[in-house]
Amino acid sequence: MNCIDFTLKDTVKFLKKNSNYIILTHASPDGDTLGAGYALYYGLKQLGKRVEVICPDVIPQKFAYFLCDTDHVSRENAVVIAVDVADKRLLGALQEDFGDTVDLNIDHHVSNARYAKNLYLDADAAATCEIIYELLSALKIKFNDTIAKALYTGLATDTGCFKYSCVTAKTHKIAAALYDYNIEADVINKVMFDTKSKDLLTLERMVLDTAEYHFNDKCMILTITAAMQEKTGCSGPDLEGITEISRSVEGVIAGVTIKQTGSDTYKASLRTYDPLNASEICKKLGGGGHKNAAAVTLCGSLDDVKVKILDAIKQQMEEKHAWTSAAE
Ligand SMILES: [Mn+2]
Repeated sequence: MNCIDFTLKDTVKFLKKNSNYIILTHASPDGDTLGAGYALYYGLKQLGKRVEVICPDVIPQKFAYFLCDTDHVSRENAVVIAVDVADKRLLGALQEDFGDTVDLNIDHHVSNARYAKNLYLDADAAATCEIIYELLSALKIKFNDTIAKALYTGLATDTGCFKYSCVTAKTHKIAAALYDYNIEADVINKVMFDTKSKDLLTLERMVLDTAEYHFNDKCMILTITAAMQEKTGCSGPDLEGITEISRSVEGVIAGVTIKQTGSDTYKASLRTYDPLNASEICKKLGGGGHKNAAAVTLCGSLDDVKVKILDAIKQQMEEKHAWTSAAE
């Protein structure tokens, strides 16, 4: 499909022009896709539109403070917007119904697959919520506590609480502007970053036992099997924090977390540091994401999957002269 690039101005015009909108988030919803979807919902409601937000999966309870019941919009005459959805496959259960009919995609992933009719992409934005903030400002929407909380949640969660390399002065300026409202950032950050269930702690212990190191200890692999998920009752978004563990391990520049998602399917989440590029590595295998954080779904046995991802990492380490040891 021929995907047309939208500017901020085009996007504002598009959002003013239509009356009925369906906003889609990605599967395994995170703070950014939900924050962006609901902030856009509240903004469009102020413009008098009919708007429905649809999430392919159950939304975790921890996001309840900015959610609400949305309109029911009939699919026939609705304009479909996907937020923070880089690839139609990430629509999960909604892909069949909406994968080829997204009218506007608002996103910040450099790997965006350009599947929508129109695309407003800002790959320099740390979060889709940054883009939504600018859109709502351009639309002269009146911000309130709920909109500010939704946007702050997206900014904080997509940046690891403002720690990642994607953070810019603009990210902080937007966060500062959101502090004009009663966002209770300390409460949001405690829930998003510093709270885990006892079951999750048990799962983390099991996962740490699977740690393997490769390429002179520059690459770390952690594995979350289906059995571990079953035993602890932890799944989906509960497991996001585990993909960050490798970041804290000295010397690791490629951290892989392999999560079993089916009998022979695995999702590999990759976190990289300079000079490696996670997005390029995952793209080679059919996935994508950001420079320092990307993911890919692979089929086969766990060993097959490990070999595939390790080969791709090794290749890039060699290209970028990141691995000089002859040990492996
Ligand atoms: Mn995002």
